[in-house]
Amino acid sequence: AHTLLSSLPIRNFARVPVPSKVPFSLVTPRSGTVPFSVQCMHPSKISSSPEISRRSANYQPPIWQYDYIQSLRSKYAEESCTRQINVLVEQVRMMLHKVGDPLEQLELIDVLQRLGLSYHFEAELKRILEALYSNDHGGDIDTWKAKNLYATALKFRLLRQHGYSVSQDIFNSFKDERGKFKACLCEDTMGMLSLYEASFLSIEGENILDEARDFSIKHLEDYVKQNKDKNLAIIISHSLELPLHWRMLRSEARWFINIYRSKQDMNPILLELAELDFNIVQAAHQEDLKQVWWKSTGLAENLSFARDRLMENFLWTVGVIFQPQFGYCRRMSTKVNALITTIDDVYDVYGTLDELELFTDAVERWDINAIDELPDYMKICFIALHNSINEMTFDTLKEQGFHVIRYFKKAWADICRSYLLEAKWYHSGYTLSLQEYIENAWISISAPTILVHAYFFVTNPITKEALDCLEEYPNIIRWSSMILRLADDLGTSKDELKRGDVPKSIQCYMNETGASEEEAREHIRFLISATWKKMNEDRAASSPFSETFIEIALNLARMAQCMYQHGDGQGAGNHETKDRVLSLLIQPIPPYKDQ
Ligand code: 0FV
Ligand code: MN
Ligand code: MN
Ligand code: MN
Ligand code: MN
Repeated sequence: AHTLLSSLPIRNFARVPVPSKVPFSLVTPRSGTVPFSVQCMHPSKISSSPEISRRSANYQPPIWQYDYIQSLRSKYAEESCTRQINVLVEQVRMMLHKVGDPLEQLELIDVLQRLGLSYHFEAELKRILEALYSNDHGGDIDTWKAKNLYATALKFRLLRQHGYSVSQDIFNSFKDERGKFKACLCEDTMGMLSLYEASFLSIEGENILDEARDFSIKHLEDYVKQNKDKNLAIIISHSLELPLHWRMLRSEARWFINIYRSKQDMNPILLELAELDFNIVQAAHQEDLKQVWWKSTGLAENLSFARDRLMENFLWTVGVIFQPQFGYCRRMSTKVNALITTIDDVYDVYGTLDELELFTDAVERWDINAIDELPDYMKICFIALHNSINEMTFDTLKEQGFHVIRYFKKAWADICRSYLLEAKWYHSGYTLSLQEYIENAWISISAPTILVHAYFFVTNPITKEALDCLEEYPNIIRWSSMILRLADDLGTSKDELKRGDVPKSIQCYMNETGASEEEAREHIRFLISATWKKMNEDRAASSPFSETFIEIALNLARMAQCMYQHGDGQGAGNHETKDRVLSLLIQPIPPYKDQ
């Protein structure tokens, strides 16, 4: 497992034994695949020869119609809300200045983060954490720390999260002579929960934190079974399902605001601010969404075999960066996502191998003249891609005087080549090793493409150093991509194999080791966890990237785990994604004080 992760080389296509062209007649239909004829999927628009048999993913039409999206209005977009929130923000700022007890400081920071409010107080948070950190290292020993597991673990988690280096050894004081965590600790449920959450900030090889995770999971699971305090059991189950460090921020904020309402030590000002802020941010997101160009491309109508998922594509961008000032990034990233999902379906579902070769070639050349040879549906697709990306290039040139087309072009050529390779593998029935699959699949999942674009959408000024690094796909991008790929495979590979696709990570592992599907899934979850450790390490390393960009990379991985938590949240239109769209993007939180 570790060799798989230790080096993700830039994939080398030349090395992989694939016949460059497979005559269509050699393709054996996979079990469960019904070859659709062109006519039964497409009434008229596309002029391909009718004898070509194409697969279908049977994707359903979008749940969220264009007119509905355009009709979204929120009263929280009004000026009066901005005035009201500014007052509350200042009140909380005062609170942050007044609080002096270290544990109270930590708890306030934690609550602000969970309520989705910390972005208002970055300077204050930095100041407090800096002081807590340097007190420790100046030899001024906090007496509460040595005894209190809850506080120690909370401090450890918050400091690491903010990039401070804190040794795992601070947990040694909770171990007995035999080096095991003391049995009496399991009475301390809040301590266990705090230790559990802290353990996810670990890097590779931190055995104390690995033990801490196993130890706390065991006791937390016991606690849930005992069913003592129902509210606490709900909180613990939520954590066990996915730790805080892996969770999509907006969805966590929405959830935690509800929990916070019924907490005994709830602070009404914090609650009021959290609700208002959530609703104001949501109103800003609705405005971004309404402005996204997509309908005018006609891609949804002309490529009706592909997923038409504007809302879901937008939701990804909210997961990746939610702060209101990054609307440009959300709008542009939604376009990128929509293009990716469409083109992925061209390669995975609809296109013939010959067509895919032509399309890949056109993207590599990035030349509008290349479209003459393409079938009509690909002409539309290529021009939509070409126009959109060139427009983004123009924005960057206009705003910053930087000509960045080569970075965009490379990202699209890389992803299309990786798509093509998968198509060749599929059509030749080639059996892959997991390693071989991964070397290509971290690119074909599209995270490198998404992140390279996102860099330009949030960075000003762009630096030469960062550009050089970006071209090689730095580790932070690779780990994020790995997690997205593995989470996607957990959620989508069942349907993909049914309709006909390359074996995904789960199947490669099964083929290679003889493992059962459940064992293979367990292994993939283990790989996700191992990749997070690498991500934790690399996000703290020095790099030419801003904190904002690094957070985007982390958030993309978080969003993947959220989207694929209950199967294919992106393509299938399942009720979990529908509920998530409703609660995050459509429905404001009804204010508590009005109830
Ligand atoms: C593609 O799904 C898909 F929806 C992705 C890659 C989600 C993240 C990307 C965007 C928001 C654009 P699919 O499972 O078909 O991807 P693969 O690579 O498995 O074909
Ligand atoms: Mn694909
Ligand atoms: Mn696909
Ligand atoms: Mn495929
Ligand atoms: Mn997939």
